[in-house]
Amino acid sequence: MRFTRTAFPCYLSSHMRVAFVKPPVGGILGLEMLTFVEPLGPICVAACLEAEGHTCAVFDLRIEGEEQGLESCRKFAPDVVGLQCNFTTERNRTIRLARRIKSELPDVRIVIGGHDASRDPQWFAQDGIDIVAIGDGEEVMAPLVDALQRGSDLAKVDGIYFPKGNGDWIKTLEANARPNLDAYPLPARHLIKHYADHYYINFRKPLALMETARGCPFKCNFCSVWKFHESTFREKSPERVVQELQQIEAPNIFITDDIFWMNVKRGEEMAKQIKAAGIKKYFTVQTRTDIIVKFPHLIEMWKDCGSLAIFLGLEAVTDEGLAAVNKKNKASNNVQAIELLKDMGVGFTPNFIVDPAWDRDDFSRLREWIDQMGAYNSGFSILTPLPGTDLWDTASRQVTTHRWEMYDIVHTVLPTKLPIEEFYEEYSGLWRHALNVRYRYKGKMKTYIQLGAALATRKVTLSAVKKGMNIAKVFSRPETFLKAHKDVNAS
Ligand code: B12
Ligand code: SF4
Repeated sequence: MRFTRTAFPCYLSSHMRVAFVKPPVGGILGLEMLTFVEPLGPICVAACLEAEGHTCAVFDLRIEGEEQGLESCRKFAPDVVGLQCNFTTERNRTIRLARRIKSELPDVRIVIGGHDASRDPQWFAQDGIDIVAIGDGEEVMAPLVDALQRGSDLAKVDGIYFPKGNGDWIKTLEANARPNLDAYPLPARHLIKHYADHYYINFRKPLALMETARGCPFKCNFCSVWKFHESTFREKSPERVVQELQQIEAPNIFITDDIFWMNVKRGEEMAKQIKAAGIKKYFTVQTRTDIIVKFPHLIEMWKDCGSLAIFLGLEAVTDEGLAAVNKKNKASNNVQAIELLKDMGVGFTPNFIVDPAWDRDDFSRLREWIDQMGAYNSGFSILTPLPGTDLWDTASRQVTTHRWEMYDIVHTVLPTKLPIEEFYEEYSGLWRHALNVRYRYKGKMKTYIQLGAALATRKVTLSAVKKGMNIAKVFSRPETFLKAHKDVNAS
């Protein structure tokens, strides 16, 4: 492969220049433009490199565009370029960008990290990629950059996958998963300050992304979070969380923890300390319904920290459906949690998993449930075997395509029980149904008035509202999803 050099040209300078480049927008439906978030992973890693004296920069090509962003990157003259691949859907565009950077800056070492890259490093053993970083980037990147700078043996750096001299790729020992997250420096937010106004969630902007804990003790079969973190759950202290919040100017915060309030005592303490610090934000969190049912006081406490909206992975409306994905939860908790949130006046977005093996009755059961519960904000994911999940291990031989852009959870990559046209008719019908239930519960007029008011107070932008309204309509049509299958068949 390309490891002909033992050291860097800039080897004699005392520190390295590391650029983190976020690939431009891609994907079939441009879903990332619905919620458009900061590159939190890269700025966490950059903070550790800066602490070691290296110079870092972040180039978000989703904002700058590819030409402008790469021009800025070239001017920065990096020794190492780090790319993040969290989503399977991002694979091809990340590889394409890596190759372009490599051809324009042949002396640069290209390191790829992130969730998807860590779960399936072998796939990334490709032209254009020099090293895959596996796991927590904070642990891997500083020793790696140090080894690159010294020209020392990469086989001694933990947590990487790279080609040895003979071109065979090898995996080194696993990197440490540090239990104490407080030990890491604060995310290097100064590196993305100039982009801060661009990030948003649904209609709210600007938005900051923040992490208070990592991992999950559950083992859902479609999810790779617990695999990535090897079933560990690690958390930052409430003091550290307040410190990070004080660093953030944005009024809206999306908390990346997969199960917020997993530790109830810490959930309470965080709320107390945030309130005591006089911080008020619009928090969006993700959690489980069993936690809400058992500890509803947490919702009240967090409402006091500003405003609160909750993403809920309900997944299924029956116990059998929940057991099929190993959710370890009960359908009755899903009902109770929604009732509680409605009573408490907290916004929530339930998400359901649609199994390609569903028949018409399964779809109509879910529609009825949404109707009865008034769960008009619901979203619908199609059960997808993502690389690095248990489901991948059991179902990867049945997948109908390896066109990774289709692994966006709104296209089926497994054979459907219903003819595919009927499947998507039902699937898009769910989105249409949720929209109709919204109008029934809130009234079309009220929905428009609320949006108008949000526009007037500049809480949202017109383009975000248009995008949101448009996506609801687009998802209501089966052709939206069928198109990608037709394109695959045609090619
Ligand atoms: C925030 C988030 C979102 C947001 C923002 C998405 C976006 N556009 O970026 C929203 C809610 C919109 C979202 C949507 C989706 N998401 Co999401 N999301 C997450 C979540 C919860 C947190 C990511 C995060 O920022 N974590 C915090 C930072 C600190 O961690 P990190 O980025 O992983 O970075 C660390 C390491 O990975 C590494 N690292 C990262 N980058 C780099 C770079 C280098 C060079 C190095 C060395 C290291 C490194 O070091 C970092 C520090 O330790 C993860 C779950 C998770 N816990 O990771 C799922 C996750 C990434 N999402 C997932 C999925 C499937 C989706 C959807 C496709 C599903 C859906 N229909 O809703 C959509 C599509 C989004 C899209 N294409 O844009 C899957 C991805 C699995 C996969 N193989 O594709 C995950 C892992 C969740 C899961 N249950 O499996 N998501
Ligand atoms: S889906 Fe949620 S509860 Fe299940 S393993 Fe993933 S993060 Fe944990």
